[in-house]
Amino acid sequence: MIIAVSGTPGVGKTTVAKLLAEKLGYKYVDLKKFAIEHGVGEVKGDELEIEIDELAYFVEKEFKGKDVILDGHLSHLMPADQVIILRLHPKVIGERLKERGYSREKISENVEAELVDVCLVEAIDEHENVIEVDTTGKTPDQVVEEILGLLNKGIKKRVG
Ligand code: DAT
Repeated sequence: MIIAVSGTPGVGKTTVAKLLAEKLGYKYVDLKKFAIEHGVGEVKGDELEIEIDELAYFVEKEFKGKDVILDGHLSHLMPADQVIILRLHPKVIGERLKERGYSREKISENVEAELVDVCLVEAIDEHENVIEVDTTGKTPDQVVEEILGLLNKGIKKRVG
């Protein structure tokens, strides 16, 4: 199945998605890289503007029925069977993005997005299978264990 790992930049998507892919034996996909490789998206200044529908088309075409983990802050808008939204205290997001060298404007934009649950709201709007995991104060290993536990429960629930 296609599992999307999404959340505000800096939340820990790449770290968790790679670890999760390793544990599940799924293929790890960097969605931004995938978009560039398929010619979806236009570079505007220092931003990459992505055409969501076009990207969703390529994701479906390439990965439907396969076991993949999609890593990216737009992955919750893709045709996924399961969406995982990572959360983190906005203050920590701000600190991580500062370390990454983001501009003040970009940092406050993303801190605000985390504060008002942008990714979660969009994900719930699009999908039924959405899991929200708070990563605050947890190691990547702890986060992945929590996700695996929740995925198992979901699978059992559907079967039973
Ligand atoms: P994203 O892909 O959401 O932008 P990332 O995986 O690149 O985030 O992580 C951002 C930074 O935070 C990176 O330096 C690794 C670190 N990090 C990720 N998950 C963490 C965790 N659970 N605990 C501590 N640091 C973490």
